[in-house]
Amino acid sequence: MDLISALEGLVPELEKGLDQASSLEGLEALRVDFLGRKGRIAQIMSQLPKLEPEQRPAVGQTANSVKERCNELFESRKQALEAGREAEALKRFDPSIPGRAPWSGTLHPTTLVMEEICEIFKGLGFEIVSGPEVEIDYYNFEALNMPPEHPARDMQDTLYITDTVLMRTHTSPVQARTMLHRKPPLAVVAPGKVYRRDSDLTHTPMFHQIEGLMVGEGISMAHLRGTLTAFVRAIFGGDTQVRFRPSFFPFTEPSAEVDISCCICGGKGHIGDAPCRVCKTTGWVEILGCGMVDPAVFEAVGYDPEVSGFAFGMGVERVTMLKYGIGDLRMFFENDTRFLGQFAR
Ligand code: 2NL
Repeated sequence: MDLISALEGLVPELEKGLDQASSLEGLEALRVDFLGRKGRIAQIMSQLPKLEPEQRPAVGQTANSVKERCNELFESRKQALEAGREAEALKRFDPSIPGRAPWSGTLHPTTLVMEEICEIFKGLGFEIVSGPEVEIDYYNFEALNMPPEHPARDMQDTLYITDTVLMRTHTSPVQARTMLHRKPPLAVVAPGKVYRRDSDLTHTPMFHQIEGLMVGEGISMAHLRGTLTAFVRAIFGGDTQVRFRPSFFPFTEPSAEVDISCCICGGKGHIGDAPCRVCKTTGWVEILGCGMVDPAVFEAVGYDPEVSGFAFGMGVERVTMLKYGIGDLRMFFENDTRFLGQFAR
């Protein structure tokens, strides 16, 4: 039998088969039957050794062009079938079915509380200021009454970048910078990230702080007390009791720590018969530190030492834990959306 005409005869046969193929699966079966390793072309070619050597090249060339033609025919039929399948799918698509609502994230509880605190102080006449998280020694310590050998520097476990460049350990350098380029009167709050060389169950190397500063003529402890009492009642509720305890900070004198009546047990120390875990039955929890700005700080920033002012600082994670009764600091850093999603407004 003539191998060349056998090969050429496959083309019209394939065309007939393709006309009948109605699915991509059927098409693939047909392709294997013609072009597969044991397919019709391969079978014809298996007879090649029976030919005289001089006849073989012509048969080989025919086989190649037939294969090429077959592939073209398959490809165009495949495209036609695929187009048909898409049209079919579009017919089944029902545009009247309500869409799936896009999933949207929520702000982190720390961010929400930080914003809430800022809004309260804005309402009390404070401006929001910010500054760099990578600071120089001067603004973080020196200008705040903590010279190089000051023991208060031991209170901070500082993350140093070089001898004089560090990660800010509090947001106070923002107020120091503000005082250096602005004259009193001023009232500012500085929210932001701060860093300490500290990491355990109750400490993270990065956390958030908000500090405030008011400077002007005749600013007194009464203004401090009034401002912070108003703040605490705005964030924890109007019934919240406040007490000021004497304390110490290097940059304020006198200094105080502020306790509020426990917002979890209402200051009773117990919830029913159960001891309150948040205030450890004392009925009070510490919320912030504050004081009258030390004249040495005013001197360092070039202010008339006769001006007066008050300052305060608080940890935002701590305020958030107290406000929502969150018992574990690690919740803030695990990024479990089941936890984070509960605070969305
Ligand atoms: C706390 C206590 C405090 C300040 C921060 C401050 C800043 C300047 C001058 C004077 Cl520029 N004081 N800040 C004062 C008292 C307390 O923070 O417990 N923070 C978490």
